[in-house]
Amino acid sequence: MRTRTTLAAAAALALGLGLGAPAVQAAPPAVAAAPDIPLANVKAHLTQLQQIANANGGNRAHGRAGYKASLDYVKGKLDAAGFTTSVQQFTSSGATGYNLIADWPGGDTSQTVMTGAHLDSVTAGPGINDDGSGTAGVLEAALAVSRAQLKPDKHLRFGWFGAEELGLVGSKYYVNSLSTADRGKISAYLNFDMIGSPNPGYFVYDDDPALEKVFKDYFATLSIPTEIETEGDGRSDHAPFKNAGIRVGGLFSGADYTKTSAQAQKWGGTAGRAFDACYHSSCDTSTNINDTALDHNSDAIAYALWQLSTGTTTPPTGDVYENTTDVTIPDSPGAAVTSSVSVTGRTGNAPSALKVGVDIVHTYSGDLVVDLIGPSGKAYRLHNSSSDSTPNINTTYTVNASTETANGTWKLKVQDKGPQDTGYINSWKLTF
Ligand code: DTR
Ligand code: CA
Ligand code: ZN
Ligand code: ZN
Repeated sequence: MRTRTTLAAAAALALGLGLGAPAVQAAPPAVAAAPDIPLANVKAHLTQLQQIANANGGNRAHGRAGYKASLDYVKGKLDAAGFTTSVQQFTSSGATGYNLIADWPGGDTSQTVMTGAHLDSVTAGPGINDDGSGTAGVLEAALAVSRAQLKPDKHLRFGWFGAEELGLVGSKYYVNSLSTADRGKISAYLNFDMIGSPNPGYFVYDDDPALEKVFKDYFATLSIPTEIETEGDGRSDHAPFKNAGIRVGGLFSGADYTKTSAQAQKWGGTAGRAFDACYHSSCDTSTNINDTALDHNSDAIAYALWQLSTGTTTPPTGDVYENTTDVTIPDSPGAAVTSSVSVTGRTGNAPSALKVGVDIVHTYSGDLVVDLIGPSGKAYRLHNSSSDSTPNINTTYTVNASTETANGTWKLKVQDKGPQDTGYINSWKLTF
């Protein structure tokens, strides 16, 4: 679109190119360093799970002896380490299923950080990567909390769910069993389903920007690039938590999708081959694991626990929910971009006068179409494209969002409809 040479445009362009002074960020609270999770310990759990499958018909599937034996193994380790454990029963496909829940005593239970994996395999095999890897990584991170005698600000809970392979049955049962108030006390759920794939990728769930950032920051310390997990939302036990308005995050090393050449370039492994060629097969045994991926992902679980168990996650003063991450807006005819905020811990619906503060740096505001997307997916138009040549959009809109649940993921969606002129989302916020 028209490029103006005014001072304001030049300043906006400079900012748009990130030449402006970076936002001053408050220093994060000092956090004790998470311990290294010994790979040998994680592998020892996998050996036990393999032996359990060997002794019980070759699998650890829902309704089979191998599943309950797996639960008894994990529970025994946790009981010995000082966790308060409970076993939740449910019925699925005519068989009794079990969830194992373990609480680490202490911490503010109104701000519970929960970490989980699914304990069941498919009937075809022992499920050592799917999801013995997540089971063992979460177990060893929990045992590291005990070894450290961690005194977290927030309460730590761990879960191993049954019948995930039948359709997230155990985790749905768990979330549904919680009162609305108890759901509101879970400030984050971290899910680990397949974290040791033999031809691994490093995928991070992008459902919640803050939780995504925790994991991306960790892998940045290892100089390992990550990608967002895109195999399809809702394909593991984080889905029932997200559907209940709980912030979710997690890691994934890949399943039956094929690794591309570009991915092999940055992660190693074999292009043109599945991340896990034994997915849901009898060959998903203890040899079906990449030790490096299992080690890094297990260490990432501990890093996230130590990071998230400190400080508070109650909504900022004035019930403001903000995302200050810059998001570049591709020039027309580029696709729309979005920036998300996750609202949790509230009750009921959003207000009829929800305040939406928008700060977009752009050289030609008339290029832009801006929408608020509520948790239901409904779009609320905030700004239409026009011939308005004024740069930037920095204003607060009032939206009647009373048909939306307050909790959930809210998005700001921006699209540039006019060629030339560029910019970025600088920040945006909701005030309830
Ligand atoms: N559904 C999981 C495997 C799986 C496939 N895509 C994703 C994405 C994120 C986590 C897990 C998965 C299973 O078979 O258990
Ligand atoms: Ca390690
Ligand atoms: Zn599976
Ligand atoms: Zn799985």
